Amino acid sequence: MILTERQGSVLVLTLNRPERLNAITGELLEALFQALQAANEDKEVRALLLTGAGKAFSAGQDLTEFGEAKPDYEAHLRRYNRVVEAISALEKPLVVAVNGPAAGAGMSLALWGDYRLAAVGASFTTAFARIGLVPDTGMSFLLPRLVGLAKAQELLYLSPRLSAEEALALGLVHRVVPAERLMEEAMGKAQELAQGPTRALALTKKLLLETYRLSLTEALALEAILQGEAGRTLDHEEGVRAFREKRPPRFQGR
Ligand code: LHQ
Repeated sequence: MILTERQGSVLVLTLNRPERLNAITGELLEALFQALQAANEDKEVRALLLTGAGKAFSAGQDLTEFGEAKPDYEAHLRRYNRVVEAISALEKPLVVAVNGPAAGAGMSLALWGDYRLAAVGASFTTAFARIGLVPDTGMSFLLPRLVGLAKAQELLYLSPRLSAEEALALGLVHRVVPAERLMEEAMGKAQELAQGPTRALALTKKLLLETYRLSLTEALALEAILQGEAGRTLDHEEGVRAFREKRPPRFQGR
């Protein structure tokens, strides 16, 4: 369900149900959760890259998973939420390479990347309202923050299918590249991030997510606490030393 492959200090995770457009099942969510947990604990891994096998990134929830049964979606969403919590707690950067359609919870997963690339020909649709559902997998949290409330309203109420270029213009992705160069470009960015000051990047991610629910006074206090922590890392020492010596820093992620 999830392929894992290490390339240096980058761990590549591939959603692997290509015959179903990588539609998401409970089993896939469990495998993704386990892979994320293991990656977070593995000191050798300093960045992750998430993509999809075959022609899609992910079509979201596998709408055939439950057959005729009427499932308890609230209970099922706990499996999704565990994955979102694991991604938001991931202390290393996550690059997402959107190789084809990303729909529903598949689009949500893509948006959780810290750096997002899409191939020319990839597409995005929230899809939820089209089947009478509300946004999930953190979409209601993330989408208005990424694109603003007005665009989020349009994307969630009407579920248009956005091209990679439209997604770029909206800020849903950071870069669009030709399909044949997607993995090379995504890996390049993941390697670059893997050589970064891992602790500082993790703490920056925490600030970016936390400050939304904080007052200015609280946000300033959190910045000070986390700057204190970043200031105690070896990577900060190295960064300042490299600056003084007029050379690129060699961060170790500590
Ligand atoms: C699929 C799917 C799919 C199964 C295409 N499942 N087979 C969370 C928890 C609880 C409840 C429910 O929801 C959630 C979160 C969610 O994610 S809800 C949203 C679920 N996803 C969707 O509604 C997306 C449905 N799919 C699409 O809109 C399109 O298929 C996309 C945009 C993904 C791709 O379009 P195309 O490239 O044109 O492919 P296609 O539509 O022709 O699909 C190809 C095949 O894949 C087709 O099967 P078939 O046997 O006819 O070849 C589809 O039925 C199947 N498929 N999505 N989610």
